[in-house]
Amino acid sequence: VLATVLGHPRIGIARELKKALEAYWSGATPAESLLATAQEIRTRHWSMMKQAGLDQIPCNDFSLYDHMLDMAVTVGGIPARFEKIANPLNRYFAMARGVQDRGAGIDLSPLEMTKWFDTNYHYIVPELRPDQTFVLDPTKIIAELAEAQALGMAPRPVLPGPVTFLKLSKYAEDVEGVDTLELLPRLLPVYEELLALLAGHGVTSVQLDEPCLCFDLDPASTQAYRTALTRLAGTAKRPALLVATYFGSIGDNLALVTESGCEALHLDLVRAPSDLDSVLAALPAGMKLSLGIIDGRNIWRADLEQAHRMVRRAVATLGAERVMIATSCSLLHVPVDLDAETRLDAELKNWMAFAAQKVAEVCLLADAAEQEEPQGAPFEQASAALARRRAAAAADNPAVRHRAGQVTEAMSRRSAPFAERSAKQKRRFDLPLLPTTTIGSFPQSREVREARSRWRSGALDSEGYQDFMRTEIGRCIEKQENLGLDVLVHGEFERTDMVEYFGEQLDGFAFTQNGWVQSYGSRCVKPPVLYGDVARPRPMTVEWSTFAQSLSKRPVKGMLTGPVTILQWSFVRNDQPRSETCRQIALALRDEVADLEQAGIAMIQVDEPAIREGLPLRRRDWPEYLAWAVAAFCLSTAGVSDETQIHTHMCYSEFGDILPSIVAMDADVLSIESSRSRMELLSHFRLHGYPNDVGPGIYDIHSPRVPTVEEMTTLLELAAEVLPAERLWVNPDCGLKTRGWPEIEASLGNMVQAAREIRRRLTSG
Ligand code: THG
Ligand code: ZN
Repeated sequence: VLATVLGHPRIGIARELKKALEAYWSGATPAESLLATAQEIRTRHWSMMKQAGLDQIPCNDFSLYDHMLDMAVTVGGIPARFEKIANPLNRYFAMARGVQDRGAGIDLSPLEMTKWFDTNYHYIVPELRPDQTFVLDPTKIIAELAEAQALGMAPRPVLPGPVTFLKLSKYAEDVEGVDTLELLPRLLPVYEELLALLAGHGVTSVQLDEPCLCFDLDPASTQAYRTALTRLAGTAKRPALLVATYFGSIGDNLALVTESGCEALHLDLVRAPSDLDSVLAALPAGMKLSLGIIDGRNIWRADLEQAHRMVRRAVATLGAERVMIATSCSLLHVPVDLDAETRLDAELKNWMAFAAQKVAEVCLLADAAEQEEPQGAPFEQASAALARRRAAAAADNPAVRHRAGQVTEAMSRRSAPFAERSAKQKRRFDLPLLPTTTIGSFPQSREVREARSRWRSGALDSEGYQDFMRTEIGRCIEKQENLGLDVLVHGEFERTDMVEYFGEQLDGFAFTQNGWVQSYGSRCVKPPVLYGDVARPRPMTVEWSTFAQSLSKRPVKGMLTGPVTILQWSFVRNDQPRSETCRQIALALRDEVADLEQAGIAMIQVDEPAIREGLPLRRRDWPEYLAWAVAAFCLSTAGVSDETQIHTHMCYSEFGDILPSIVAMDADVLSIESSRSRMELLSHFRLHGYPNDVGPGIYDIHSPRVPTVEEMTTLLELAAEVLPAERLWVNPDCGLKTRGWPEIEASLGNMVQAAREIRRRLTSG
C-alpha cells in the first residue's frame, strides 16, 4: 500500500510566497530572491513529506501563481498580446495580473480568473483561439523535477489533464469558436511529448488531474475523454498514469478511465464514499486504485477507524500492491501546519488537522493497511479525540438545536408578495426612477487597517477606535451625499474579511493565527472554523448602521453577509449536514435583521456572493442544495415587515443555471455582477424575466479604469430594454474595498450622471 497526497499548499507557513511575490512585483527585490524563496518552500515541503513517510511525493503542484496558468505556458497557450514580453517570468505575471503603464501607452488586460469548482480558490482561465497551435515548453516541470531528484526524491509530476485543461479554458472574446474541446487533437501530441520527456528523465508515474470527470458530461466531453485517455495510455514511452478525480463522484464516467489503459485511478471518497464499492466491483485486473480518504477540503482530524475499514475493503478485493492511500484532493485548500497555532483552545485543536497532520494520517493508514484491527497510540488518540468531539457536540447548545427544530416553512416566506411590498416601499422611500447605490464597501485605506490592528493589539482603546470609525463613516456618508447617490452605505471600515467579521461575533466559531489558504495569486483568506452550534450573543452591526443613518436623511442600507456565504467561506463542522449548519447561521442572521429593522434601518442587504459556487458538481445534487440554500437565505430575511426592503448582492456570473433559485430568494432588490458577461445575464433576463427589482452592475470594479457617462448610459438603455425601468437600479458590479478614492469618486460621479441622463430620456420620451 502506497501513501501519497495529490498536492501540497504552496503559500508557505508564514505566507513566504505571498511576501516574496509582492516584494518582487513592487520592485523591492530581484527575481532571484523570489525564485530562491520558492525553492526553499518546495524543498521544505518535499522533505517534510518524505520524513513523514509518504511513498510518492508530488511535484509541479507548486506554482508561482496558479497551476492552470502554468499548464497554459507549458503547452504554449500564450495569447498574442503577451508575446512581445521577452522575459518569461514577466510574461507569466503579465498574463496573471495584466500590465498597465500609461506613460508608455501599454495596457495589457490579464487573463480572466474564476472559481476552481466549488472551492474558494480562483484559477486563471487559459485564453485560446480556434486556430491555436500548441508547443511544449517543459521548463518549469523539468526544473522542479530536477530539483526534487537532486534531493534524492523520485517525485510524481502533477498535471491538469488535457480534457479538464480544455474544458476550463475559454476562447478569446474577439474570436468565433464553439467549444475549446475542438482543440484536443492539437493538444494531445504536446501531452504525449511531455510524457515521453518525463519518462526520459526517469519519471515512473504522472498524476493527470481530471476533476471534470465528476461532472455530468455531454456526449462531446465523453468522447473527448475516451479519445484523450486512450491516446495518452497508448504513448510508446511514458510513465504510469494516475487519473485523479475529485470534488465529486466519478459515477457513470468510470468506464472512461477503466477502459483507457491508464494504470491508476484516484477517487474522492470523502465526497463520494459510495463510489468505493461500485469501483471495486468494476476495476479491471491490474489497475491500481488511489483511495482519497483524508479530507483535503476541511480541517478536521479523520475518523481513522472508518477510513481503515475502507482500506481493508480495498485491500481485500485488490491486494495491497494495487491500493494507494491519499488525500481526497490537493491539500491546497487547507492551511499548512496546525503546530503553528498557539492560541487555539487545546480541546478544539485536538480535533483538527492541517496539511502536515493530514500527511501523517495518510502515512498512518498506509502503515496499518495490513492489520485487521488498527493498533497503536496514534489510532487510539484519534479515536479518543473523535469521541470527545462527539460528546462536546451533543451537549453544545440545546436552545439553538431546539429553535432550529421549530423552524417552519412559513418563516422563510415574506408576509406579502413582491408587488404589495414594492408598492408600500415606494411610498416609504420616495426614490427617483433608477435609484443609484453602491454594493457596500468603500476603500480600506492604510489608516483604516492600522486603526483596526492597533485596536486589536490594545494600542488603541475602544473609545479611540469608535471615534476613528465614526469619523470614517461620517466622511463616507458625506462623500456619497455629495456624489448624489440615492441610497447610502456606511462603508464597512470595521470589517477585515466579512466572513471573519461575522464569525468573530457569533458563538460556534474559532479563529486561527496562521490558517491561511490561497484565494488567488498572492491573496489569501483565513477561513473561520465553525466547530459548534451557532448563536448570536448580541447585535453585530446595529451600532454602526444606526450611527450612519443618523447622519443622513437618505436611506442607509444595513449590511450583512448571508448564511450560505458564511458557510461556504468557513471550515465547517462535518458531523452534521451542511444544511443544518446553514440553518443555524440563518437564524442568527434573522435576529440581526430584526434588530436592524427595530432600530429603524429600512433597507437591509444580505449578500450571497458564494451561492453559485456552492453548487455541487453533479446536477442530480443541485435541487437539494438549492432548496436548503435558498431556504436559509429566506429564513434570515423573511421576518421583516412589508415596508422593510431586503437587498441582496451576488458576484461571479454564470447565473443562468440557477436563475429560478435566485428568483425564489425573493429579495426586493438584487444587485448582480454583470460586467464580465453582461450580454449573457441580460439575455437570461430577456428570456425568463426577473420579477423583482434588479441592479445589473454597470461598471467593473476589478479595474481602476473610470467608465465614461456614455458607456454607462448605453448599458442602462440596454438593461431598460430587457427589464422595466421602474424595477431597475443603478450600481457598480461589486464592493469598492480594493479600489482608491480618486477613481471611485470619478466613476460614481459618472454613474450618477448616467442615471440622471436616462431618467431624463425616459420621462421626456
Ligand atoms: N472573503 C472571503 N472569501 C472570498 C472573498 C472575501 N472569496 C472570493 C473573493 N472574496 C476573493 N477575493 C479576495 C480579495 C482580497 C483578498 C483575499 C480574497 C486579500 N487578502 C489579504 C491578503 O492576502 O493580503 C489578507 C486578508 C487580510 O489582510 O485580512 O486581500 O472577501 N472569505
Ligand atoms: Zn460582488
